[in-house]
Amino acid sequence: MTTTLTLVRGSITDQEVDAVVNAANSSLLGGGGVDGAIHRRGGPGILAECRALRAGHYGKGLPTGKAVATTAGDLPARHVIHTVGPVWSATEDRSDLLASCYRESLRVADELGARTVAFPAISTGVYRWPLDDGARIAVETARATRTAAEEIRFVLFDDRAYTAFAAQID
Ligand code: AR6
Repeated sequence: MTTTLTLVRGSITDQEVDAVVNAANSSLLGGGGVDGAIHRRGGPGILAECRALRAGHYGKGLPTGKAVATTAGDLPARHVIHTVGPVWSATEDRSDLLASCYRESLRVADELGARTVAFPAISTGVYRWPLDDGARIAVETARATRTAAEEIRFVLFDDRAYTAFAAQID
C-alpha cells in the first residue's frame, strides 16, 4: 500500500477525512490556534470525551509526543486525534518529540482504520517551532512511518506555511 502526501491551504476544521489531528496541549481541555478552532467548530462532544480521558487513563494529562482519539463531533471528519507537540527550545533538541507526534498520530489513525488523515503544522504556532524545520520533520516522519493510511494531508493555514511544506515535498 502506498501513502500519498498532499498539501492544501486552508483550515483543519474543513477537512472531510477519516481523522484530523489536533495540535493540543497536555490538559486536553482546549486552547487557541488549531485546538480552539477544532473545539469551536466540533462542538461540546469533543470536550466531553476529552474530560472523560482526563478522568480515566490520562489523569495527569497527555504527555508530549503522544496521541489519543476522540469523536470529531460536528466536524466533517470522523475522528479527532489529539497530540501534544513540544514547545520550541533553542537550548534543547526536542525534534524526536515532534517526530513522535506524527508517528503516534498515524499509529492511532491505523487503530481507527483511518485511510485519510489530515495534519496541521504541529508546534509551529503558539509553541514557536521554526516553520521550515517543523515542515522538514513533518514530511520526513510521514514518509518514514509505516501506515495503512492512503493519504496524509498537510493542512497549512497561510502561504508561508504552505511554501515551507511545498519545499519539503518537491
Ligand atoms: N487550521 C490549520 N492550521 C491552523 C489553524 C487551522 N484552523 N489555526 C492555526 N493554524 P497552533 P502549536 C496553524 O498554535 O504551535 C493551543 O493553544 C498555525 O498558523 O495551533 O502546536 C494548544 O492548546 C501554526 O502554523 O499549535 C496548545 O496550548 C500551526 O497551525 C498550543 O496552542 C500550529 O499552531 C499548541 O501550539
